Amino acid sequence: MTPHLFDLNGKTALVTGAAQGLGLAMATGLAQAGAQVVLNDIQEVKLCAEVARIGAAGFRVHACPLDVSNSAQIQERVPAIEREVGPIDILVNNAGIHRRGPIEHLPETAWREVLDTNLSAAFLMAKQVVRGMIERRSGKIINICSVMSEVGRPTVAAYMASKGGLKMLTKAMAVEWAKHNIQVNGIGPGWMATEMNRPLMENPALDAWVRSRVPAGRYGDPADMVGIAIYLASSASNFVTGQVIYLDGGTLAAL
Ligand code: GCO
Repeated sequence: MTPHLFDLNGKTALVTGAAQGLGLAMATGLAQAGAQVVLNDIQEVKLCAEVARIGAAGFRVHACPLDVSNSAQIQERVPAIEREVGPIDILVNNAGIHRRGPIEHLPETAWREVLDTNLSAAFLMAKQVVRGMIERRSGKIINICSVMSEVGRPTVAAYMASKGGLKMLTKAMAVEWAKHNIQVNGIGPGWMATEMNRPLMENPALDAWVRSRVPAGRYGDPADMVGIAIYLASSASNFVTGQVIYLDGGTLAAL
């Protein structure tokens, strides 16, 4: 029987920032679609608890704790996990942080932390796994961008710059690696109901502004990420590369 277009059986995925929120939802969804999934996070205790929970449900999952902004840890631990579970076929660069504040008061450390985690980590992780993908002439890389790859609001400059850069890095990877049958795409979430956005959800004025700015009138749920993640991880998207697909309830379509 020909495999289903969205079937990930036989594939191994690595999802960064997978101990909670969007990363955990995507990792769980990829596992449910048949993939063996390696979950990464810097929060080791939380990561191992979630891996145990998903594993107990019968899915093939492994924990790979590491700081994705640390090249030495990547160069040591990613080859180690590949030796343990097999080559990474699908990489989801999801790890992301936020440091809000007016540009003129934003500490340099905060700026560098955001750029290191949200942008440089995607470069470092992709560079690590793409060698094997090139050898196998097959691979999927999914970078989690943001509506803030396109538009923004005051006090989120570091995040906007990191996500704008990630959009262009996605296109750069796509055009360089297409000849190796490696597809690189982005998902651009809008305002999602996650820990990152708790400060907005708990601020009545900001919460009302977000809900007025999103035509769907709601925050996205992490579960909303699963379908597009499976699509971009599967053979159904083999001729799609260099795209960023926005999952935003209509935000970017509206003034
Ligand atoms: C904010 C939000 C945004 C996020 C949003 C869209 O402070 O407005 O945290 O920066 O990027 O969830 O991705």
